[in-house]
Amino acid sequence: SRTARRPVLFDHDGALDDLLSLLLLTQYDTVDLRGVTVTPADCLPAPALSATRKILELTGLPHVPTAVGELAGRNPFPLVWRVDALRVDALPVLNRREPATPPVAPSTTTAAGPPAGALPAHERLAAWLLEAGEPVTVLATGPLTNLAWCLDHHPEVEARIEEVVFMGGALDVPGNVDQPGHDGSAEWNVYWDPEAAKRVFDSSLPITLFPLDVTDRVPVTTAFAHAFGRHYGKPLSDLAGSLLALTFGTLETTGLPYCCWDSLTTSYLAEPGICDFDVVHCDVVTEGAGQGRTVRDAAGRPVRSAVAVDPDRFYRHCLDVLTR
Ligand code: AGV
Ligand code: CA
Repeated sequence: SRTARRPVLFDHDGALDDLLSLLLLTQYDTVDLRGVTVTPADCLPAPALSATRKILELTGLPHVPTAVGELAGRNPFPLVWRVDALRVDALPVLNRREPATPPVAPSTTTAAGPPAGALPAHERLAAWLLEAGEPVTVLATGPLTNLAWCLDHHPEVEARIEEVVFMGGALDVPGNVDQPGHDGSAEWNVYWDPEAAKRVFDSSLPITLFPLDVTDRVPVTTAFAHAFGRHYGKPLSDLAGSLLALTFGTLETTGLPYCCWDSLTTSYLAEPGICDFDVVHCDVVTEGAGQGRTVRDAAGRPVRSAVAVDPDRFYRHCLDVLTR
């Protein structure tokens, strides 16, 4: 309903699951999407921004402002994952119309990056927060680099944020980082920029956390992906089914399944009852072989963490929202 809409700023990092999350967000009548920023973490930023714009246009939200980031974390994502946004940007369902501006621009401008004079994501995010008339929810499905920068450079943004909803961390389960010199205890969004996560955790912002403990329980299953085929011909279900199809091969190449990490996190803004929550005290490890690990620590800050999930309710929610 119109009265219940909560203002949301969405900071994502352009992976398949981030773009599925954007698609969900555009359909929530509980959400007033005020802006979208793209962190150049698990993506190539130019095609991720382009796909973001096309999804907003497809869903009738071309007025939602976007910005692409330029701050980089310490531990780069594998390039084989980062190229996914190139594939999404080329999907037929996102290219039904001629682009308003040519994809390869004349020599005076660059083909990719933002227009000259556009603010980078961290500065845009700060400006949106400072301009907001009411407290805003920040949904972060990538590393917390932009938000940490805002806290460092504009401490007054802290009072403008109602809640940070963050996909990241691993509390009582193994991490998903498989890199030389790392012990495997970290989740990638925290590992990419551990200092940024630490900065946000050290603030007094209310954090609602979706760690691997719950997202491990919502893998992209064959049944879930194929279910969108039954609605073939509708743009939103085609896009959702295509994004899910592109996740396949992850188990075979990494030994870990592709999960609905970000989309589960996003679903909280429409159906908070899909997960159960507990207050967990924790801290972020920033150095050494466990860097990026989120650890339980009685002296650490309290986080409202998802601890249980109803997977069937989540899958049904996505199908309901995206096949209408
Ligand atoms: O750690 C999960 C985060 C989520 O925000 N990302 C993917 C989601 O967008 C990193 C990631 C972990 N494993 C991956 C990832 C994989 N196999 N492919 C792509 N990204
Ligand atoms: Ca992500």
